[in-house]
Amino acid sequence: MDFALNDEQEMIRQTARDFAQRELLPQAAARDLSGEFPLKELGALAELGLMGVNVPDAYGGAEAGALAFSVVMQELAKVDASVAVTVSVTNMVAELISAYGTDEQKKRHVSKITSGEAVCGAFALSEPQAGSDPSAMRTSATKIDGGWRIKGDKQWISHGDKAGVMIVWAITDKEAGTRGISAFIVEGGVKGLEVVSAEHKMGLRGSTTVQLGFEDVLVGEDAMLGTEGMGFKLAMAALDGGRIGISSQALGVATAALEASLAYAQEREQFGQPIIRHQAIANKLADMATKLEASKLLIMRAAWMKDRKLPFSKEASMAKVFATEKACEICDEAIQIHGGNGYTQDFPLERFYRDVRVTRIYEGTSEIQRIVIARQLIKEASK
Ligand code: COS
Repeated sequence: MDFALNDEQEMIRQTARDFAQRELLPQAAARDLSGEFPLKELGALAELGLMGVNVPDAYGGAEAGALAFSVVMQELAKVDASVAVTVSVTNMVAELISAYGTDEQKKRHVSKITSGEAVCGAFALSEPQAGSDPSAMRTSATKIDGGWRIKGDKQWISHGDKAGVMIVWAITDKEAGTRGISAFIVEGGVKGLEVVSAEHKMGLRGSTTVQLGFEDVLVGEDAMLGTEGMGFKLAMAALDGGRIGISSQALGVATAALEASLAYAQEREQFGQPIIRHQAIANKLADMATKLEASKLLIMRAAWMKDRKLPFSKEASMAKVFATEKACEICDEAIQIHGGNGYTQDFPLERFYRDVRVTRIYEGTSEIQRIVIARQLIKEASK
């Protein structure tokens, strides 16, 4: 067993870390307050190859694998989780088109994402009545001469108002259940696409989350990703990989919370000594570090399996449910260690606490991850 990163992964980590410290850190708190979308920063990340970490070089990606993607996410999220989520979803979209698109689709859309021209990529699966259960979607795509007409509403779409490329799921055969759902590549700004509303969120305020309306959006035959009826499986496969991204995001935020707490506990004095000398505080730090390390190992294993093209659905769900739940606990304890200071905007802890909460919800709630894990256990037991 080798727990070390290889030279390429280490180099990518360093690139992401330097960028995060130099370009993201100075304005991270200000973006949280103002809600400013990090347009310039995303462009710079594309220039560094970080909008397609696990995407072939031929389409502008870094071709560095899932583990490298995880460390990029950790480094970005340590500083600005809003930027990290945008990078995560964009990578997921670029990867999905790279894996299942035609040559033409890859040239046109993946290159647009990795070069930064698209700004970001969006994943338009959920709907008002179809969150944990995407099979309940109502958006439809009707066959017309030369293409498809898409009609419906999508909700909870991360940066759907900014994305130059998005994947949109729609029903193409009402009678066929999940096998009647297809995926389409839709370009931002297309006629009939409307941003209906934007959410006012507890955290991740430097990223947008919107409801989109598709009012007879026309796309060509060449917009379909994969084959007709394959969409649900594409979504599930993409989310398996996306869950490594979100667990890494949670790990990054929790790492920052632990680092801040460790520093604070050594500086802050009460009862005549640094509070780290009090066992109640030292024990908290020990538990936080242990939870973090266990999370990291689960995430690394899922990414390692993905890189080796092994089935990793269960492992990605285990990593997500564990890392995101532990990250929330760690951020909560970090505020406790900081006392009143942790509750103020003078310290980043309250931002970490708000930002990390959604990781237990998006790209599959903790409850959904447990369903995925349990179903896989049953399958394995019946073999
Ligand atoms: N990879 C590839 N295919 C998969 C898959 C995966 N990880 N998981 C399921 N499938 C396939 C199944 O094999 C099945 O194929 P067949 O039609 O050939 O049998 C098909 O997809 C339907 O699967 P299933 O019957 O298990 O679907 P369910 O409706 O029961 O849903 C869960 C399964 C709960 C796992 C799914 O609905 C889910 O992940 N929900 C959460 C969605 C989510 O994360 N939303 C957030 C969106 S982004 S904010």
